[in-house]
Amino acid sequence: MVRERIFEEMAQAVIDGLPDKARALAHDAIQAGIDPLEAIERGFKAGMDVVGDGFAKGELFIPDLMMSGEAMKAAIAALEPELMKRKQQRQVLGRVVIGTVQGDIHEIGKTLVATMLAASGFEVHDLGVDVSPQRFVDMVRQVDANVVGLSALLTTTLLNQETVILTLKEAGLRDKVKVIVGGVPASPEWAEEIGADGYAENATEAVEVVKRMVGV
Ligand code: B12
Repeated sequence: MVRERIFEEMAQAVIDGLPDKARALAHDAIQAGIDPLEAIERGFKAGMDVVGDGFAKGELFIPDLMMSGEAMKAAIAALEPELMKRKQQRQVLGRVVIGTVQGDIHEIGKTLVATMLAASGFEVHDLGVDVSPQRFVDMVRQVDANVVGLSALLTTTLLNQETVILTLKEAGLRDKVKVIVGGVPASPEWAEEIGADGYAENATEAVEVVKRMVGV
């Protein structure tokens, strides 16, 4: 019961775009022994989805999205040490290069996936947002990556996931690295269509799929 109240307050803090409130609630959750990932999924992200719907209906605007994004980021940053602590592993399971594709600056989901992979024992190289296909390829080569993760939140930038795959092929690296795609407009069907090796709907699933890709 108390947990449900906390989740509701978390969602509301994101809807209202209040980073300090979101941060405080994240700390409360840790104190209350709530799983940090559950806090993100059932609390903060639920608020983000409400904001996204409001924006789609024309009831909310870019500044609203930005404030909510800041609240969500503050919450995740506050929960990150706990996420890392809970999942800590000694052995490196594999090397992952991750980023949001060119033309797209949505970073929150990608960063959450990167955090969860790092917490699960992967060496993660996060290239950030608006990443060109060439930068992905250069980093895959530089760190000899096992997996590359491509995030896209816009239907227009989704196509750039395919461009990265084609650029990897041109560079002769496609057989050496697995590709996982994600983000709201992506889907298992899309992954198959563009020749990716996998898709995951959220950060927990991403860890499972990437583990399978490297055979652990
Ligand atoms: C916050 C937000 C913003 C913020 C981003 C802030 C930031 N620092 O990231 C700002 C204000 C910058 C923004 C800008 C825009 N946005 Co915006 N935004 C959102 C919003 C509300 C939430 C996204 C979010 O952070 N969700 C929370 C995280 C945790 O979830 P997630 O991103 O989905 O990630 C999870 C999964 O998708 C998955 N995942 C994500 N990445 C990856 C990668 C891999 C490898 C894997 C396996 C999994 C995975 O796992 C994650 C964790 O569970 C969404 C609506 C929504 N409900 O998604 C719209 C939304 C994505 N935005 C939208 C739009 C239109 C825009 C703009 C074009 C608006 C404009 N006219 O300028 C610009 C685009 C700017 C650009 N070039 O990128 C539309 C996209 C519509 C479409 N079909 O293309 C949406 C869907 C809103 C809507 N309903 O209309 N936005």
